[in-house]
Amino acid sequence: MSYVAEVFENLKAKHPNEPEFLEAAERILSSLDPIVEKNEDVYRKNALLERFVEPERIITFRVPWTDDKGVNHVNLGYRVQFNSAIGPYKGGLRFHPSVTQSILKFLGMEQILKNSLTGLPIGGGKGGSDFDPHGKSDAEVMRFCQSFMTELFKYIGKDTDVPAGDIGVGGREVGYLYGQYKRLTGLYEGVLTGKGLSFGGSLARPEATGYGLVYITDEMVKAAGKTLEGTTIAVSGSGNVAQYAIQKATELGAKVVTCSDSNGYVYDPNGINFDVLCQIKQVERARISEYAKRVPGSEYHEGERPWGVKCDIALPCATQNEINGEDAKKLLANGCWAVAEGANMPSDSDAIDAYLAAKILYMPAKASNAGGVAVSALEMSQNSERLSWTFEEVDGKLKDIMTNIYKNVAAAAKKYGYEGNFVVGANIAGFEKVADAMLAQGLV
Ligand code: NDP
Ligand code: 2IT
Repeated sequence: MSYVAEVFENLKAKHPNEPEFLEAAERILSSLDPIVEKNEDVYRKNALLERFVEPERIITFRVPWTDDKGVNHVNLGYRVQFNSAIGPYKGGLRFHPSVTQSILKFLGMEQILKNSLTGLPIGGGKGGSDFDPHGKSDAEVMRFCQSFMTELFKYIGKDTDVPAGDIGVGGREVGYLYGQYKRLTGLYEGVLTGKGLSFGGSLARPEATGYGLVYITDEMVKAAGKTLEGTTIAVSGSGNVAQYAIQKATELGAKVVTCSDSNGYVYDPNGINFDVLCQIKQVERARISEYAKRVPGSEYHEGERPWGVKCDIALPCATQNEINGEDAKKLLANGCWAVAEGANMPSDSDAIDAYLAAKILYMPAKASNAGGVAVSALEMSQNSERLSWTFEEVDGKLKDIMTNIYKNVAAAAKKYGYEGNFVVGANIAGFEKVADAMLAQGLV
């Protein structure tokens, strides 16, 4: 059995109840085969892969809170501190009823390699809760965030672990979490990113994941001799990542014809109107079905995902495993020739196999959505030097980072004999630096 297969079999035996984590680990490990084969003796001697697949630690805690009617609730809270070889743990907090240790471990493992790809000094972590912010009042969300931070603050800090947003955690939640951290510790420090501009946030952080996704898609498309201008794009999701992907793609001359939430999707043949979308999602926190009521010519499809719509490019920006093998077949049959992932692990294994077999352009999440965490790292730099950079400065750095990620991923794929396979390229390019740092730091 190969070293990679051995480590994965062991992992399966140890964590049989963590399907999402095992899925991510299997995909990552199997695409590391080419680099592991070259370095097998050193890696084995140092138990490198055995260490890479286990988090340094996982913190779990209960989060008690009281709703507006005075009823008490208890949710679960987590922080997975996965790997600090190349920097302090860094990664978002997700508040969604589907959150489990398995999901946060899969996200944490992806985060290690993603953060490495940014070229910035940040390790990998992820956290969150099975709390559902939908339909909760501001006061309820605040009480929940305060209770969550009352436990989490013991384990984080600007040089140890720096959380941020993810699904269900945006500017409002980061604000409440930051306020409670400051109250408990007395420290005014960059312990969270995605903060408001008035208390240390970075310009362009809200835009960063969506813009970065479009910048790297543009690079990939140009390298293939094509252009974004004039293309039709299908986006899923309508949250932070989807909104700014739609804005930037439209600005670059593409037409984005769909977006969605967990209830259904909207099709707008004239191109999704960014202002209407933001009014519905950022201001009113309403359902996406509202869009079709307000924009003439658009349609709402309850209970469906957008993958049956004719498009050139698909940008999934909602959640994991939202494109299965059947969805991928539909996309391909309708002429889709590029997929770049805004969400984490949105394509399941069958979908990825279908893209690779059809040889379409496919950029996996850890490369294509790295713009968010990259600008988070720039927010950390600004907080450390107690300065704020201009929007243009941050956006310019984001563009350079995404261009470099594209180049490094494409080069790694080619170097290991998998030209054009950005799955192999992204995993290996991300892993090289982490492996090097882990080996240099000894058996820790
Ligand atoms: P938001 O909470 O802002 O938006 C999430 C969107 O996805 C909503 O439209 C939501 O719909 C939809 N969604 C969430 N869960 C599901 C589900 N189970 N089924 C269908 N739709 C769902 O989150 P973000 O935009 O920040 O995150 C979207 C994705 O991007 C996630 O995979 C996240 O991990 C990833 N990501 C985010 C980054 C960031 O900087 N924010 C950085 C890199 C990756 P509804 O409201 O109905 O739940
Ligand atoms: O998945 C991700 O990269 C994020 N949710 C952003 C993490 C961060 O620390 O900005």
